[in-house]
Amino acid sequence: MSLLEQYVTEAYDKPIRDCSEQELYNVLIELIKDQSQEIPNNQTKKKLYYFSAEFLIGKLLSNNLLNLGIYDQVNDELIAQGKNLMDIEQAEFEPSLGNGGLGRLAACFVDSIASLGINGDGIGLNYHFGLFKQHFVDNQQTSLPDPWLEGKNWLVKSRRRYTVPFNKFSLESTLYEIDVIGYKQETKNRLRLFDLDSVTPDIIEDGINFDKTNIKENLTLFLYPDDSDHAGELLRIYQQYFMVSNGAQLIIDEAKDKGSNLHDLADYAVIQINDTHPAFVIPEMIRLLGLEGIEFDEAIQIVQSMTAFTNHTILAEALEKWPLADLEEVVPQLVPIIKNLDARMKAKYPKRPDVAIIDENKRVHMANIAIHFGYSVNGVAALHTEILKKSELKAFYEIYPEKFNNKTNGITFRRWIMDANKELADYLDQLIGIEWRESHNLEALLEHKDDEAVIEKLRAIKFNNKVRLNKRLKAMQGIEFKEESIIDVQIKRFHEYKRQQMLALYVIYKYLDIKKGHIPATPITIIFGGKAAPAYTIAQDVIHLIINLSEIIDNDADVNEHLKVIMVENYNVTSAQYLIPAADISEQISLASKEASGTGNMKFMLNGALTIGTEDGANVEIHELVGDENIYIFGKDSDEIIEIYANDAYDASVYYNQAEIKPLVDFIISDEMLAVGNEERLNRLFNELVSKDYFMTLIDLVEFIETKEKMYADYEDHDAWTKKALVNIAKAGYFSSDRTISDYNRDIWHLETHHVAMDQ
Ligand code: GL4
Repeated sequence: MSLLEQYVTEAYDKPIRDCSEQELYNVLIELIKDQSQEIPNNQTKKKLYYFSAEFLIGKLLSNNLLNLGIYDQVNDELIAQGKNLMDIEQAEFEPSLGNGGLGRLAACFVDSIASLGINGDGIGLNYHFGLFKQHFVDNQQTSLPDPWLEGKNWLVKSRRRYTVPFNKFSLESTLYEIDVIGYKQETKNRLRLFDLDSVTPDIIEDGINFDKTNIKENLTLFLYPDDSDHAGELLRIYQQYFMVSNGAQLIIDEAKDKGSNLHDLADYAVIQINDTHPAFVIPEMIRLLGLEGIEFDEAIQIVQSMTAFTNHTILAEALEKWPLADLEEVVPQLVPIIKNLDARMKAKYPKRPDVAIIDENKRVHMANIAIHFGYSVNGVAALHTEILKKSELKAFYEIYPEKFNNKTNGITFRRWIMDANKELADYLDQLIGIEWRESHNLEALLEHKDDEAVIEKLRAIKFNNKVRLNKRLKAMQGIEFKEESIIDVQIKRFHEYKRQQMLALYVIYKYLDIKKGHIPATPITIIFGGKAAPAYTIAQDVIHLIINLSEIIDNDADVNEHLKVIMVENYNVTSAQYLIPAADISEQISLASKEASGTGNMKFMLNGALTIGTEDGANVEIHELVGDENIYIFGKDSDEIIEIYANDAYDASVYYNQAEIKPLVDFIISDEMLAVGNEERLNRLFNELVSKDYFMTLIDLVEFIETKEKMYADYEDHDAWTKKALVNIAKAGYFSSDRTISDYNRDIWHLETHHVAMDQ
């Protein structure tokens, strides 16, 4: 009897073929948990603690089977019994413990850290409800809670408990852990998520609203509750402190267990702060070391030598500044420490208010704590790091040039090709051998560039992935597209700087053009996916516009044979795994300078989609790797945009009044649109675009339309197109998160690895 049969027999006393998908899921999760229990934790002396408010891990069933090295064996056995893993994985609830790129990056990183044999755990919170579920009603986004814990899940309760002191009460934590099994590794790491036993869904009022003041019952209830009011702001401070205090106590305990006297704590632990959310770990660790009898000056020095910070955005809204009064209300014990750190910096840099920790409005700048009192500051793509040095963090770069470094983001190849695109992965094995599965070097593929059979096979795989996507969309939303169509995809959070509204204006252009009788040679399917923050009205207006467009086009017999627009509902990691392998075109069209890196761009490239993009974030590096002929770059570059902002020189109305642009924008408030849409939303969006348009949608629109037309025309030469796709796949190795993590380790963490570093 196979292991799987033993588990199935014990649980349900029937053969595999008679089990439901749900039953097989229940069995497999237990089997995997038991297998991973057998793998010892990584025990090397020094350990990384990756602090992050978000870990957007996605489903883990396939990923864990793959990393355990038993995926094929289990799948073959299931197939022989008329079952398959893809169907079984439907039973898993996706843990959506993150918003988007930042949280997904943390998930790729823990996978790579484990797969490189580095001792490193993720530290975060166990939100009972992940990111809200998006549901469309009347062509508009509504938000529902996502109760991911209702399914059988991967959490294992630990015996560790800590007490976290707040102003008016203390809270005792419970720690849940998820094993992070590296790819074919002998040791494992853990994702450690702190929680509270007293948290309860009973305080949810309706939808995703709840009593924000009842901290004992709500602290870990939701991922990132809305902080647009004061109670929400306080709750985020409660969450952040709860996360870092637990994490810091854990670090001290584990170091002591290994023999640390705490004076040497930096020999046992290194902390990476993922954006500003965990930056309170610095004053908290100083406080805890004080309680352990270490002098203040020495405590600062210890913490500084073991803490590094990653910045993920130049958008001011994301660089947190908490009112000192809030900290006095929530965590008064941190206030004297933060004031002391602030006083030291003011004494040292008396003429530099721009590097102060506490500003003249008595706000505490989280990034400034992390930069002064950490030893490394990194951006997440080459261009982003340069912008930090030149503008956003210029003052700090002048003081601490040695702290600044770049770590271009990456993606885990285990999930984003081996799991998401098995057919391509298996074909690569045949073509270039299996070494790429560890090295992630795919350059050998270039030798096959002129081989027609290879080009044909790559096209066939792309087609199969379109069929797979179509089935899923049909099952989820009752939508079908033409499988022979060109698939053009923009999936990411909705934000004005990402400019989904620019692609929507292109859709209008194409719709009107087809109405004029210009029929595309190949049908076009344009797919959007993403959520808008519930408090971000304009972003929701853009979603509304897109759903209206898809309705108008579907109902227009002149157009619907040639153009289809789809707005995917509740876009998440799982749907990305279907969408990306099916895409021909990857839309990376942010206003230059605003997208710190992007990581979806890398996933598309790896799966053979061609990028249309601005010179922004990691697009710049993709461009350098693949060369001009294998990418479609358009629009103003970041220097130009930064200059325009500096001179306040963008006037939306000037662009709006151009003959090519005006009819497209006017269509937003046309009778046709108002017949299907909500007048208030459409008017608001129209007014925004013609009068303000802070993220300069219209500045690149004409060039965008030209570039898209060129791209669709190029697609008609299928061989030439697929050759470009091949080059993209072949050059994607640089964007493996194993490379990124090797870089972090080489330059920042200096930990032992059990894995031979890649030579790329
Ligand atoms: C982000 C950036 O916007 C995104 O470009 C980047 O890829 C990601 C990971 O570094 O971090 N910053 C924030 S905030 N959210 C993101 O997704």
